[in-house]
Amino acid sequence: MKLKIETFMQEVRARNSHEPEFLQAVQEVAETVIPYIASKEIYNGKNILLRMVEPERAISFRVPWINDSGEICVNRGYRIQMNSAIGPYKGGLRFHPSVNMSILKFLAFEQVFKNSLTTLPMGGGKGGADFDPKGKSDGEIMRFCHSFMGELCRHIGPNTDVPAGDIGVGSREIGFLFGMYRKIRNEFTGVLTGKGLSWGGSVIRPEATGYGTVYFASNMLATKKDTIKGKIISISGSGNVAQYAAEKANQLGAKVVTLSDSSGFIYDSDGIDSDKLAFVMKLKNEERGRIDAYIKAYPNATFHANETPWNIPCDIALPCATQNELDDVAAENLLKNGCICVCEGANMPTTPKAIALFHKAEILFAPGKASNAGGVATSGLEMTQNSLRYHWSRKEVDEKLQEIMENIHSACITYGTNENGYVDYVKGANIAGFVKVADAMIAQGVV
Ligand code: NDP
Ligand code: 2IT
Repeated sequence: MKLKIETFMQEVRARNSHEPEFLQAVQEVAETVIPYIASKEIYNGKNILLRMVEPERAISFRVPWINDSGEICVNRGYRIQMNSAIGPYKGGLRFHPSVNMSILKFLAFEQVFKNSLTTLPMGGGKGGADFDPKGKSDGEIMRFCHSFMGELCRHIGPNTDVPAGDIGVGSREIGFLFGMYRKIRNEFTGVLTGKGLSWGGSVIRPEATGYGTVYFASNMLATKKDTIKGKIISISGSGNVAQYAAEKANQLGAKVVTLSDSSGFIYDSDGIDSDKLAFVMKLKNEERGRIDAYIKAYPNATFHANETPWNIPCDIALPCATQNELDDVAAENLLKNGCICVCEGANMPTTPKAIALFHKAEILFAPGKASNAGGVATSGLEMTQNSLRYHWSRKEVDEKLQEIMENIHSACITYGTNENGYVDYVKGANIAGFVKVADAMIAQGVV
């Protein structure tokens, strides 16, 4: 089996040698899915995984725009249309200076499995630009988004490819992007998700990724007859996912003690309660400030520059910032301090070595493609509401979100339970996500 996996990876490496994040995501899937493929006659000789690692289409384009000083700037925009076997391409847009083909291909690849897990009819894609929104005025953001959509609009559509937010793309950016699509294409349609409530958005979409991550952690704890209530939770990031993970954790009676951004983390041993979280939301979403402002408002808390929060004792860790933010040293610290559950809100935040340590210690560990799927699932619900030209209530959407997270959790148990009863959620999510897409690809032939 090792040889089969290595032979496969050699071919993938040869083709994508300068894409470390993409190779990391593929390796994890190969290790868990190739043994499964080998055990099923129907996949024999179909080269399904090799077809799945090749994007159906990868678009790269020039994004010229004019800054407030009147200078002409140029960024590179992308859309990776990875797999549309089970539905239109679906996945977020990331605006961050680190964006490149490798990062977007890893995200698009994971999105295929994640979207399949939601049980909704969505293929996988991802896009974005190496644009840095930090320090830009609203006018600059608008001009950039308009220029970006000026090209992207020819490649997307409500039945073709439906982008949404990710790092650096929130409700403000989705608004500017939607405005330009509507103008150029002369149609009002569900081409983006995460829209405002008065123009086609769904309730709970802003909350959905963070809420869904905490619902997933609750499902995991339930397998140990345990709950979130009273737990100490360490969260990284302070953006969309982190904020609503903290909100739901508070609602369920846990105590959140950390948040972070790329400058460092804050530790508040008294807990970041709803009032303090409202301060963080205003700081991050309106003032677009840095997380160290927290300790000026709440002097009992401490700020730790250029550090991640994983050396702070906690019961549950929710990495909600970015890829590879939790390494083996961090994992050892978490385990040493008695952490019992790590549930990824971000995409691929835990390094392979750190995952191996969590698996060895047999603690609860959920990969993002399962635990953060609530965001895209609710995007799927937004698409349904747009098609129906109707909208559901908060209660209806929240109930559907909880049901979807529960179903994803059950699928992980079905495909991921080891002989000794330990649930390998990585294996479970990869195989369960693979099966639906692979079966659709086989039914549709070699296309
Ligand atoms: P936001 O842009 O709202 O927030 C991102 C947060 O992560 C910020 O606090 C940011 O700090 C921090 N961060 C970003 N890059 C780095 C870095 N290189 N090092 C340290 N900190 C960093 O993004 P989201 O909350 O939407 O996304 C967070 C994660 O969740 C990403 O991995 C994303 O792919 C994933 N995700 C998002 C979904 C969504 O619906 N939005 C759905 C599923 C997954 P700073 O401001 O200093 O950069
Ligand atoms: O990584 C993700 O799942 C997202 N950024 C959300 C994608 C979406 O289409 O809602």
